Amino acid sequence: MTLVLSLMLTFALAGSPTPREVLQGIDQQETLNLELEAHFDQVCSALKAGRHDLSGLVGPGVRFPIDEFVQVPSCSLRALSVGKVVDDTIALRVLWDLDGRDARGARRSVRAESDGEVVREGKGWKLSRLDTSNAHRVERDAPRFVERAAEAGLVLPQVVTPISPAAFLSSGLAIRDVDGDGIADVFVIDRQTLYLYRGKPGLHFAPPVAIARTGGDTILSGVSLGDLDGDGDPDLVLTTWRDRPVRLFRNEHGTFVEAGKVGRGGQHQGTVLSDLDGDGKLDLAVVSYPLGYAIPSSFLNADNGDPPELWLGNGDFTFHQLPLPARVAKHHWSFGGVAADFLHRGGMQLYVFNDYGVKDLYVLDRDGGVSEVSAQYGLNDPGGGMSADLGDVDNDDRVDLYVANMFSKAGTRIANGVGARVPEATRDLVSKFVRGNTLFLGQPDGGYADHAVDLEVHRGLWSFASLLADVDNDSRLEVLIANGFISGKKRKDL
Ligand SMILES: [Ca+2]
Ligand SMILES: [Ca+2]
Ligand SMILES: [Ca+2]
Ligand SMILES: [Ca+2]
Repeated sequence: MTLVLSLMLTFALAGSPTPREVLQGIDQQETLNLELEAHFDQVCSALKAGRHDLSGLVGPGVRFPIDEFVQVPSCSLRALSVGKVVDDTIALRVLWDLDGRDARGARRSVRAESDGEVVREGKGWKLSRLDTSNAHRVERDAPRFVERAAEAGLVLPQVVTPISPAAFLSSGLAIRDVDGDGIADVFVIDRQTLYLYRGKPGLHFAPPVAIARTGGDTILSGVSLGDLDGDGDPDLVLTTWRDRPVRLFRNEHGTFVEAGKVGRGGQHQGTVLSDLDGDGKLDLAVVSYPLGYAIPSSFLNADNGDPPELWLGNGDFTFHQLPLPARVAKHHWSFGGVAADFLHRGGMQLYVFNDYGVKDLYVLDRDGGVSEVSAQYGLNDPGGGMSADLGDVDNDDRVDLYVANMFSKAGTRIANGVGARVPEATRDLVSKFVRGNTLFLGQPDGGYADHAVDLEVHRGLWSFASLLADVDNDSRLEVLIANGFISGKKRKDL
C-alpha cells in the first residue's frame, strides 16, 4: 500500500497518464498476479510434498534442477514482471528459490531470476516455460551457524506485551567486554528494559541484570558503548523513543551508574559515538524517527523528519551541542548512522541512513562549520534505509559501506509494469527504492560506486540490519542480513 501511494504521489507530478490510469493499470496487473501466485503456490506445495515430477501441473518446458534433492522444505516462486496477455500466454520474469537436502543430508539451495511463460488453462494459469539455465547452486554439508542462544543463557526473562504504535522501533544490541575479563558481554533492549548478560567461559552467560528501565508509553530505542571519560573502559549511552533525553552511564568496574543526560529529548532511534571534531574526546550524534508524531511527507523523499543532533564531548559525561545550520540540516527519517574516514582526510565523518529518501554524510570542517556532502561522493543512495555497516570488502585499504534498504518483489513487479507509461527518471527512482541493498566500494578518486548488483548482494529481501564480518576466517568479508516484514492480511495489499 505504501508503494502504491508513493507511486500515485510521484506520478501525480509526472504529467500523463493520469495517476488514476496508472493505478488502474497496476490494479489490473496485480489482480492477474494473484491468479498466477495461486498456481505458483500449487507448484511449491507439490515440491514440498516430495513430488519431483511436475508433469500435468506445469508444462514440459519447466524443469527445476533439483535431481539431487530428496526434500524441499522451502520453496518460493514469484513474478518480478508480468507481461500482457497475448494469445492466452503471458511472458514473465520469475524469481524462484528452493532449499532442500540431498540423500546425504547436506543442505542444497538453488535459485535464480529466470524468464518464463504461463498459458491459460481452465480458469487459471499453468507455468509452461522457465529458463533455469542460470540457476545458482549452493551445497553445504553443515550449517555455518547453529542456534545456541537458549543453552548459552541468552534468553529474555519475560515476554513483554508490545506497546503500540511503534513497538518495532524498540530494539538494541551492543556487545563488548565491559568488565575486563576478556569475555564479551551483551546488552539487549527489551521494550522498556535494558539488560546486561555477562559473558562466562565456555559460551555461557550469567542471568541478565536490568541496567535501566523506562515506563509509561516510552520505549528504549538504542544502546551504544564508548569510553566517554577516557579511563579505558566502555561507558554506555541509551536512547528513548518519546521525548526523553539521552541517558549516560559510567562504567565502574563492570557495573553501570547513571552519570548524566544529553538534550531535551526527541523521537530518538540511536546514537553514533565517534570523535567527529578530532579533539580526542568522543562525540555523540543522535538520530530520530518521528513515527507516531508524523507521517512521511513523501515516501520517496520525506523532508519532515528530524535532523541529527550533534553533541561534542568534553570527556567528562558532559556535551555541548554543535547546531546544524538550516541549509545543512536534513529533516530525514533516520534509523541510525556510522562514522568513518569516508573522505580519506584523517578524521571521522558521520553517515546517517534514512528511511523514505536519501542518506546523508555530515562533515565537520576544520573551521568548525558543518556540511552535508553525500551527493558529491556518490553516497546518497535513495531507498528505505534501515542499517549500514563498514568494512573493506575488496581489500584495497579503502573503506566500503554496505547499506540495507528493502527489496520488494511486488514493488519490482509494479515498477517493471508501469513501463513506458511514466518518465524514465521516475521509473528509475521507484526501481531503486524496491531494488534492495547497496554496496558502496571506495574508489581511487575518493568517491564511492555502488557494486551491489554486479556482485549480487542487493537482494537481501526486506532488510532491517546488515553486518560485514569475516565469519569463515578467510580474510574476505561476508554479508549477513536480518530481515523482517509487516504486511496486511490480504495479499493484494502488498
Ligand atoms: Ca566480560
Ligand atoms: Ca570509561
Ligand atoms: Ca571530540
Ligand atoms: Ca575497499
